[in-house]
Amino acid sequence: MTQMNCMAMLLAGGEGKRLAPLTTALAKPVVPFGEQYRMIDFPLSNCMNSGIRRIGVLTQFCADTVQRHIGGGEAWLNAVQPKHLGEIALLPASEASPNGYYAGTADAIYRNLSYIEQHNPEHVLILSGDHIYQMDYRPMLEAHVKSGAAATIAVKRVPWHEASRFGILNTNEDYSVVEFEEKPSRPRSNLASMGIYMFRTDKLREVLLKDARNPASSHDFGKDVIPMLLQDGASLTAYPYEGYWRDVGTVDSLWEAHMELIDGTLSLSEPHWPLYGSSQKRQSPLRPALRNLSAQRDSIVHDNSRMEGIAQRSVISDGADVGKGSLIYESIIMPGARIGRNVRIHKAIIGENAVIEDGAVIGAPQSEQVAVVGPGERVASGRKTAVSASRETLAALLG
Ligand code: ADQ
Ligand code: ADP
Repeated sequence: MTQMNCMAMLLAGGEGKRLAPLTTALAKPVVPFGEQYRMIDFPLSNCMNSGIRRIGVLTQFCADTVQRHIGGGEAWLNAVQPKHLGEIALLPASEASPNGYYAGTADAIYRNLSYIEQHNPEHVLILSGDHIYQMDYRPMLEAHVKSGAAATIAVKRVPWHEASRFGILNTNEDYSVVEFEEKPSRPRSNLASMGIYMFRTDKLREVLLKDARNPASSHDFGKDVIPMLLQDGASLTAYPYEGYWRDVGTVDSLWEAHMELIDGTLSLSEPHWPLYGSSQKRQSPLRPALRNLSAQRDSIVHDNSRMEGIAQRSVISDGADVGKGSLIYESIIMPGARIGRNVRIHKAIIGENAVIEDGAVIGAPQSEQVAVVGPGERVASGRKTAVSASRETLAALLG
């Protein structure tokens, strides 16, 4: 099987401005997802389940937060048989790049070509750290090998109104790519690049060396490398993916993916495709778990949470604590957040370890916007916030 000839490089260094204030002090790939996972658990688990056991994780912003979550990678490498096989290596920009940062996603891989060459794989799979999906990479590798393409791009149809958030392409009937445009303001198709690329290693090396010599390049795969390959006449193939996939790089998409978890469009407990997270357990709430099951309508409530309020269409995560008389509606309470008594929360994301004091009101029932409280932030008793707030605007709102 060809899979052993493939290693993965996981891009986990993005700043994640569009997820602020959740990413003010946290790398985007380690933002919590579901009741007990973090975004990066998805591509890491996909690799393990696909038999890809060698992964370089490229970090930049808040690299220490990724490091803390991944450690030596034991949680993933030991979750599948045979145990301890392979390697999950952290490749921080501070060590791999002379000036301490990666100019863009292509530069990040370019600076680590020697790491790839040490392992000498025939193919390199390039992944993002902020996608929620459960994908078997093996059929993609097979299609890539069969087509003989220099690179294969995983693609998916997206709603037209979201198309300008993505790299958009057009293909022939045989899936060969004929057109690619990164985040076009007027998209000519709704076939989106998933930002997942399978490269022949020799081609990857060649194109990255060429890109590195180009002073006009921003050294990004979507903006520079893919268009350059097309222009040079390299064979590029699209691999259509039919399963659930979402880029959760914005507050709205993160909230929507959680609603899809509640609707059952997305399931995190597929027996054939286990999801592995860090084995570190959060501290249990001080008082024993107490949950009023009849008060949890269409909600996902972690076993290790204390839930005395009412939750509807919400996710209550590991170590969260919700006091009596509180109502949580269409919201995500991230790990360790403490919600007091008689709090109202509508259409909101409450960051890790945030503290919402008794009687506070967050979000509004008819709001178009998702309200966000950053990790560790405190919303005082009786205060109201109804907007998608950055740390600054939230501070201003709260006086
Ligand atoms: P974007 O979503 O804008 O578009 P980008 O910001 O380039 O993706 O980030 C991709 C991944 O690389 C993310 O996981 C991010 O955290 C990481 N990353 C960004 N800068 C980095 C750096 N300097 N060092 C290390 N990692 C870094 C891309 C493609 C589009 C495609 C979408 C699909 O460019 O064509 O449609 O992904 O989501
Ligand atoms: P990341 O990809 O790590 O999330 P950013 O959120 O900072 O990084 O932005 C990635 C790219 O998307 C940048 O080029 C930025 O200018 C652009 N961008 C930022 N905010 C938006 C937005 N609301 N809609 C579309 N593009 C955006």
